[in-house]
Amino acid sequence: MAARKVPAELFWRKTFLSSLQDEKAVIVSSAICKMLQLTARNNVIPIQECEAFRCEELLDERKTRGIAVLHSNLLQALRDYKPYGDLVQQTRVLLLGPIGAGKSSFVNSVKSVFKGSITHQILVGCDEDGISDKYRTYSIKAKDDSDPLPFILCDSLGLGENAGLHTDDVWHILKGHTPDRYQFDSMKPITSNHPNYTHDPLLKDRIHCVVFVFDINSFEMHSSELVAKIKKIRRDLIKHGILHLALLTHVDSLDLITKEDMTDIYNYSPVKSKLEAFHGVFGFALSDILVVSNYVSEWQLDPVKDMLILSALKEILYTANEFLEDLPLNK
Ligand SMILES: Nc1nc2c(ncn2[C@@H]2O[C@H](COP(=O)(O)OP(=O)(O)OP(=O)(O)O)[C@@H](O)[C@H]2O)c(=O)[nH]1
Ligand SMILES: [Mg+2]
Repeated sequence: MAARKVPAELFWRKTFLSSLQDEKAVIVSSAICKMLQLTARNNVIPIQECEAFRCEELLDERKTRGIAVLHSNLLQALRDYKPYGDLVQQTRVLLLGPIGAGKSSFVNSVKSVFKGSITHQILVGCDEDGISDKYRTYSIKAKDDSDPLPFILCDSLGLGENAGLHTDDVWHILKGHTPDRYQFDSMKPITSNHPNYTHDPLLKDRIHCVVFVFDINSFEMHSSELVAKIKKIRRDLIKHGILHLALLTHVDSLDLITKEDMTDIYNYSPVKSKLEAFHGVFGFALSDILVVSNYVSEWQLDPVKDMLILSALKEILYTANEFLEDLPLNK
């Protein structure tokens, strides 16, 4: 059989790639064989006869239009969002999670979507400049708007088993005692002697929703100590009635994921399995687990990524409103 050029995309999506070391063959379904006029014996093609191509992914027109409509509806819903009952002007969302999970990248991503162009304002990454060591609160403006959006994203030092954010610091942040730009010390939490300590925080200074950020590809590899630490924080949040969600980043790095899969991410079976595994480890209800792909190395916005980021943000802000709605009136 002559070697044929077959777009790899067809194989990824419609065939089972054999990884048998000794045979090195690709097993192709009969339908694909027929469509591409392949003369494969028993649907098996030796690997030497295949050529792999990386195809530019294009969504069909109907899908592209649907995404554009959803995108503009989401943007509008978020612009119109108001914290419940005018109790506060801006909802405060705290991002917590292991070191390198993508917390700061999520802030950059939200900023990028509202700015209409990519921003890498906050340093991210694994070297010492990219590891967040200060408490930072980010108020974001939409392109062409003079007022900030009605939410503030609060970025923190990552959680580690023996290092990272001190558990007591979590409580100071939640209650609104920690000032913007506070330099964390893993060994000792902030005290009321700190010159910028907020002694009498108001409802507006408190955290109204906590988001636990994890890398979808690595949450199963965390040490049992770190898992126990995070579960303890979560149990305490539940005890104090503080609402929280989980946000899984790096979904773009899942094996063989395509843009098409990202358009219906919660029904994409590898993601569904990850959500179930995450639920098994940390106990979050499946409906409380959100998925995004952050802007990390792109130079242009992508409507599919935007849609995931905006949908996640909408869920987060609506959850914060449930918290505000449930506050006893005398507090
Ligand atoms: N592919 C991909 N990479 C991501 C994503 N989110 C974050 N990253 C990368 O993961 C690394 C860590 O991201 P950060 O945003 O710095 O993570 P962080 O949680 O703020 O980390 P700390 O501040 O150290 O706790 C960086 O190299 C990012 O570029 C994502 O959704 N997809
Ligand atoms: Mg960070």
